[in-house]
Amino acid sequence: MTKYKRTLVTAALPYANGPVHIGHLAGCYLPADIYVRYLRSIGHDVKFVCGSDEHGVPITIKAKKENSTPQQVVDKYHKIMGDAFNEFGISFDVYSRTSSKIHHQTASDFFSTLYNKGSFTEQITEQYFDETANQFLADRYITGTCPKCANPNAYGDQCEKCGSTLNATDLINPKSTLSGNKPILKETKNWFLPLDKLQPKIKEYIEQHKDWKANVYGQCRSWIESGDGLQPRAMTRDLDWGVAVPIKGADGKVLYVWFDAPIGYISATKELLPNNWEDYWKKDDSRLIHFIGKDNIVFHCIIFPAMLMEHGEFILADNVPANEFLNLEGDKISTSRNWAVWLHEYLQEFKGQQDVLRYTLCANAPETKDNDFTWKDFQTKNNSELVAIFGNFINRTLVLTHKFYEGKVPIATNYTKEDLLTLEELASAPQKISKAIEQFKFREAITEWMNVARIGNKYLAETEPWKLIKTDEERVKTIMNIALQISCNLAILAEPFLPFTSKKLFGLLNIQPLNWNAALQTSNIHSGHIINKEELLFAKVEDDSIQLQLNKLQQSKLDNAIPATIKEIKVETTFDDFTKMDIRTATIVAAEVVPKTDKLLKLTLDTGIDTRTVVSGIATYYKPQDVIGQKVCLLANLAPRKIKGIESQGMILMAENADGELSFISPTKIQINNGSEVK
Ligand code: B3M
Ligand code: ZN
Repeated sequence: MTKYKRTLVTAALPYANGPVHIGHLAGCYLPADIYVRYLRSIGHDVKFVCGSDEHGVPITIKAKKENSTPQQVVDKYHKIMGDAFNEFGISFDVYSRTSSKIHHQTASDFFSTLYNKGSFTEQITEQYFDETANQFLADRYITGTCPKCANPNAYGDQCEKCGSTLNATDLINPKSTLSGNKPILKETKNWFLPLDKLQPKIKEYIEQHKDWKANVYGQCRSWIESGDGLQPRAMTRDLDWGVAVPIKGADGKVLYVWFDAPIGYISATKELLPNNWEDYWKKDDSRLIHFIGKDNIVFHCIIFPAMLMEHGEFILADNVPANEFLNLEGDKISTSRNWAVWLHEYLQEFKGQQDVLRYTLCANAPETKDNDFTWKDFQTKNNSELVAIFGNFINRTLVLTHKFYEGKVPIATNYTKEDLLTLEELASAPQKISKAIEQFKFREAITEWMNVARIGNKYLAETEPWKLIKTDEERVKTIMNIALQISCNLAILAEPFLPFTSKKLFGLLNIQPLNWNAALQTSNIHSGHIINKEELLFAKVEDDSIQLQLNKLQQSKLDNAIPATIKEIKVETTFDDFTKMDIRTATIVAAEVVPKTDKLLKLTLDTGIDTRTVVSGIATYYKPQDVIGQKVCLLANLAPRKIKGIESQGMILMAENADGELSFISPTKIQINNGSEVK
């Protein structure tokens, strides 16, 4: 850290095509926020930039789905995401967007610079084209089987399963996501970044960063080392939504979304600091850190650095602390299956409880491997840790201070060995937490923070001031003073993780928020100072509210379940019961739609014994004229029922498929006369 004067922290620009869920938070935004809050607290010059990624096929696909325009889609989700981040305490210095003028200008200029330097190769290649939709199929407009890992749902530019970047023409069995058709190949001109030629420089860059997280460094290495190494990559697309390609002869083409999106970090910094944004991007004593999810590694570690190298004026990322994925209740989070915990819904349903989710997501962050979020664990983390350890310690301390001293901080006099040991442990906590945060080990960091509350609880349990007050008032003063110092340092050290709680606790202690270095001291609260009345920092999460969330997920499962094609066999019946049913063959001799209905047919049947009327709900599948002459099986002794005023005398047996379509069951040999028994 000392080498650097300032740090720019970026968090991946989320696509403005849907709201934020816990997977996004755990993967990128929460760790980034903790890191930035920590740097602010130690007094480091840091800026935190983000914004909505508003271009690319994800947006146009969503517009089609919602029957609106791409602009309407991005306007809607930009607001929803920005508001939710803000309410959750993600403390961006700027939350920008890539449809802004400043971004279009910045991205366009960046492309022109590379173009003028001759960085691109211009190539006419055959690209997939959907004849029905009359459109080229780039990126997510096309899916197929990944040639590297055989994932059948790889996109035209990337396989999310194995993380490889792909060209659409690499896909096996390509299919248009617009029409479902097999696309044809058609020639078009695009501008390519020759990553193959840049490979040695990129390799050198990666090799300088063996300090990166193992999952990040490992992925980068494997691309570079793999078979044919890096391949040239088109930086333009035949699409109509995005930043226009700023050169002649490129009408109807836009920049590839992964070319323009990372430039969004630069535009956002410009928006924040119109006069000195360059300090953060162009000075060697500035440090650039990208927080992302693992599916974005290749773009941030290879393609964007390659663009920056070609440009020449910018610094490259010093670190890219990517997280793995967070699953939900054992299943992959999925927007389309609504298998997610949506941030805006959480904020509605757990009002004022941002820090419970922040705590759970951080304590369980998928830092080195995919991890699972469960509501049960959320409840346990709240009830057994936030309430039972931290909350309990603070509450006991505040309650006793009021009980013994009417809220006035007592003076500490003679420290025992035990006191000194506790104070020593307390003073060593900030360094432990700092070290973990600086290494992007946020789980470890938050555990160390909770350990401070554990130290406090242990200290109170061992000294038992509530008993001692009867025999040694002097000693209790020192004990309570120490407990208050622990509380204060907990408030300081909580800030990066649990900013709402930290603020509240400073409020209860009735002091202004202190910064990180103050926690190296163990005498931040002075004797004689009056603290406020206690208030609970965390309430128990009851079973009901967890059940409600589980029910919601269950509903998503039901809504998205593939209908079972075969139903289970019903409970056993007896032969006697079966023989009670008189099933006969019959022929439909007349049919008409029951007036004012669209599902019912009134049928006249020749049963061989009589002619009777049956009302049957088959009109969706059969027209009256089509059923005349149809041989059927009839449950003939069913008690007559009035249906729409018509007496129905029996029921025709039908077979039903998984889609609810009905088919007659009928004897196949013509010598079976009407009135024959079916047994
Ligand atoms: N929008 C991908 C994503 O949301 C992409 C990140 C851009 S970062 C420059 O996963
Ligand atoms: Zn793959």
